[in-house]
Amino acid sequence: MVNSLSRIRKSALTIFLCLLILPIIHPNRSDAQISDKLKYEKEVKEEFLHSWNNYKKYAWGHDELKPLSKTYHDWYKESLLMTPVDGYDTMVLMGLKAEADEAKELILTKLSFDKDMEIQAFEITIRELGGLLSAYELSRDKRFLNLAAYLGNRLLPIFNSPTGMPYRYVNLKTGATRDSISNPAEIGSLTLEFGTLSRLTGNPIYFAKAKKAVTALFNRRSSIGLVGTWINVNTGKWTDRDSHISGAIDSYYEYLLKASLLFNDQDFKKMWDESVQAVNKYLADTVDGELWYGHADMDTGVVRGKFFGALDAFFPAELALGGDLKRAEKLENSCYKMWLYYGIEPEEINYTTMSIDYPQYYLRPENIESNYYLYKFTRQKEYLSRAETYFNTLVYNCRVENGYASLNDVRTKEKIDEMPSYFLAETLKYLYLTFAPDSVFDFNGHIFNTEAHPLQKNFK
Ligand code: DMJ
Repeated sequence: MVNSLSRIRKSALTIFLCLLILPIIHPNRSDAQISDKLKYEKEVKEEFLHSWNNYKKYAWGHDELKPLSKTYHDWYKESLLMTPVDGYDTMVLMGLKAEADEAKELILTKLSFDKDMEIQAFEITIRELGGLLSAYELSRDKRFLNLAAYLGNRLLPIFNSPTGMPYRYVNLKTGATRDSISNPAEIGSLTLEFGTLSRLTGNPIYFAKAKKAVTALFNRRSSIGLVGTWINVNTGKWTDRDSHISGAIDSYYEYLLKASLLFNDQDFKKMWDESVQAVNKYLADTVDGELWYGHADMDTGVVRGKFFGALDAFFPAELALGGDLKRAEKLENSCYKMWLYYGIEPEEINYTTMSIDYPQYYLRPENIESNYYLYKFTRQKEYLSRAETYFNTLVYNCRVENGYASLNDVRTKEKIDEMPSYFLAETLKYLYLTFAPDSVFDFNGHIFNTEAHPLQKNFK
């Protein structure tokens, strides 16, 4: 009896000790996740270095690396250092001090906007103005802000149209503008950068012009609250009435929401609230229980196409940021399916058949970006493990000896000789931030512009 009692006590003690020790011997899923996070954080940084070092070797001082021919591409007749300006804040966030310092030195000694050169206002705003503003906020080096203000002044002539909506191109020296047929993305995605420039310089003109432009566009929405794809900024008349959330419209919606949050602006909030309601009513489409967003006529809401693509995949991030997590998660599931279907996402599919309309993959970030937002808002491990898949498939399909290459066809994996600057600004940044500890970046204190340049809500 005494023996059996002591046996029971002994085995109880053994079980108790096992319970204490077990978690150490067999780490549970969340411990495993932490070590995976560290591993992936490190690996993403290494892939960033692989891209940057090859840019340095073959494209130094130019806009972008051509990773297959080992040479460079400049957008215009002279370089605007697109890759260093786009990549600088990613280096700072990744703690790559030496690389950030060399990029900074290059930008501050070589970048000039005093050029007799015509540029596309939207692209230069989101990449260069956005990059310089975040560089200033992160480094507090006034020279970045001076460059940004100089560029902002050179861009101002775009707003001199009868409606206040911007022309697409401007000559940086002469101020001559061209292209009056523009689209909501190019018209409406200037407010975060111009508004931040106003905040940081104390000159209200930039924000006033950009806000007037987007308001003029919003006021031309149809009676059911949708916008079309192309509009004449001289006459204010639509020239293409196809409505969707894809390229040419996408970041118009993104900036309505983000401007309301960055500047605590109720006008933008009203515009976002009304717009997202119409988008959810007329463009959202459920197929076999999956949520997608298609194309419709802006006046009638009648469906015009069941297409969705790599650019549309930005929308779960906006839905999440706007507080509609349920819809965001549903749409993110569809985006993830689109990514996996061919091993990596194509530019556009027909979501009813999953057949491909445009087979390219341009190293785009949007799918990965939305996954990052959903991870931040839900903390569900599923999004971490999806981020691992995004990263592994990206490395497997697009890594080449001298950088990363876009794909001409996601089925054959045939490559294109291009590594867009947003690959360093966005794709790798969102992957890195998904795996990095919260302490690396204050998610709630910033708003990302559409090129993933973080702008502080309360910069002091
Ligand atoms: C980037 O320049 C921006 O994210 C823009 O809003 C859309 N296109 C590319 C990335 O795909």
